[in-house]
Amino acid sequence: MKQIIVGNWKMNGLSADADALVDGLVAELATLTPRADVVVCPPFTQLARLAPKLKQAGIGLGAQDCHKDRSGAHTGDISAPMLVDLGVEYVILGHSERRAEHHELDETVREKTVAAMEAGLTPIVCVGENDDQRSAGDSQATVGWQLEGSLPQGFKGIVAYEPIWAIGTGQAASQQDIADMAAFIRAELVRQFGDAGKTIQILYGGSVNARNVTDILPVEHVDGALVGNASLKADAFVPLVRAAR
Ligand code: G2H
Repeated sequence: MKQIIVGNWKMNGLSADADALVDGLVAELATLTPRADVVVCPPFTQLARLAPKLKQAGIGLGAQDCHKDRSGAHTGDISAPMLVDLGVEYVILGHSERRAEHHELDETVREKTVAAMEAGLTPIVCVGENDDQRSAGDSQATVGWQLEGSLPQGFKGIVAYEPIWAIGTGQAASQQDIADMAAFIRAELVRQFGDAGKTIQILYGGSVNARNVTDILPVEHVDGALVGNASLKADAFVPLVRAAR
């Protein structure tokens, strides 16, 4: 399976910075052939302005959330069809920052995932345990429940394993921890979806950078990375793409 490197800009990127970052990425990625799939997920405010440039360069465009409904009285929200209307192809759903800050439950994530799939988007559904769950030895149980609760029947999309304790710390999970969890997630996906579960891409996210990426991407069942901090500078992000197969 071709790997995919997804940049999650989170709440970063005014117009001048966003343009400079994408210009840098387009120039550097043009020199890489063959190349892993690359997706960038800027904030909503930059999607329309960046869509043409990214499309021309063969870089995928993703958003960081969508509403479960197609339209209606939901002040401040953005629907999946609105994203498609802008040329968006992917959407990150259930990121731990949204689960924590916006009280999103597995059920919310599942409804949003259905909406994304119906609109023709590829959902990137995030799961991962927190520090307490890890210390209690409940990492796999937690992720198992999240997968069961967040992925709808007939799921077509990507799963990102992001241990909360590794996010934004500069310290990724160990190769062994990632290998164990990726194998567990693969088994769960096959249990939930049968043969289709074998081809669902599994990403690792949590402090991926140029130093640790070469330990992470070769791990069995890891089909790419979801990258936060290191996606905000072209010279930090491109080495991750270079390391992918
Ligand atoms: C995890 C990741 C991107 P970072 O949230 O989704 O961010 O690479 O900064 O840990």
